[in-house]
Amino acid sequence: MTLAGTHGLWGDLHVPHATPSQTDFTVLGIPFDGLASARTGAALAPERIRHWSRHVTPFSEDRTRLAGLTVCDAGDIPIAQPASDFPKAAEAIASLTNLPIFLGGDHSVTIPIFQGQRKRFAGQRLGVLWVDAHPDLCDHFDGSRLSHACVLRRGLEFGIEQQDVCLVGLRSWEDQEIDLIENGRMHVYTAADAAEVGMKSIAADVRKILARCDAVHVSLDIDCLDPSVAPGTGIPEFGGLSSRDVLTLIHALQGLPLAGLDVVEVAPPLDPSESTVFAALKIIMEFIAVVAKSR
Ligand SMILES: [Mn+2]
Repeated sequence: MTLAGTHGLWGDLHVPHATPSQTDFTVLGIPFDGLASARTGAALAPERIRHWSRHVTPFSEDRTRLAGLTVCDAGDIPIAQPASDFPKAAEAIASLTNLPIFLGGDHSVTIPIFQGQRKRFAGQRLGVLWVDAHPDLCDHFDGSRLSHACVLRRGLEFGIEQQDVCLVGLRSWEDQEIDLIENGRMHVYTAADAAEVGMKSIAADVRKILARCDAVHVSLDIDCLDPSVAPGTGIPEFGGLSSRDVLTLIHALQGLPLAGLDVVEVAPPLDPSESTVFAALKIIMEFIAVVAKSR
């Protein structure tokens, strides 16, 4: 089997030797899975997603032409000691001048992403679309406040306002999360809601809520998807979103002030078919198209 791609990186959008300030998007991998609570493997995702990004074409599914858009794949941010390396990563992220696309890693890598994005858009209203099976709102987990189960809680502490957060796809809870979910001001849409009322209606709500913000970051945990389509993740949760649900949600973001995307918890060793890697790649390319159409 030939593994060489039919295109350059990112469906030919990557511009070799460009710097982030010269391109529309910066791709950054964060190959770290040291704070996953169950199964690891997500550290290998950036390499696999990049590898297959040479295979995708520069078109979205509605035939939006992506040629002309530019990507700087700036490589990986290494994390060895999260306590000291997360703040350094946050500083680097805060200084980005174009739209970043991050490849996790377990979901803990979104902690420095939230911190960096909050700083980048200081004084502005930063909205978050959180697409995940889990709210990751624990204060601490497995003895750590940086666990992948604590990410959104840390984001709120960085100054993301609850009313500017939409959570979609939820279906699993820790006791320490219930109060914020039931009595907080975040907008919660479970996977069961999506099955019941349909993603089109949820996506329209989400769009309306996030349209009040100055910048919108999307954090997508691949376990939002049903394990039947994306089994390669640390904690597969039965009863998830369909692939079409996720695309409907992404497409509904058109026109919003999109400011970044992270796709996390893709664990290639747990899915020999690599369908989970391809799911992540599709989501990223459709997001790029939505940004293109929003301009
Ligand atoms: Mn998560």
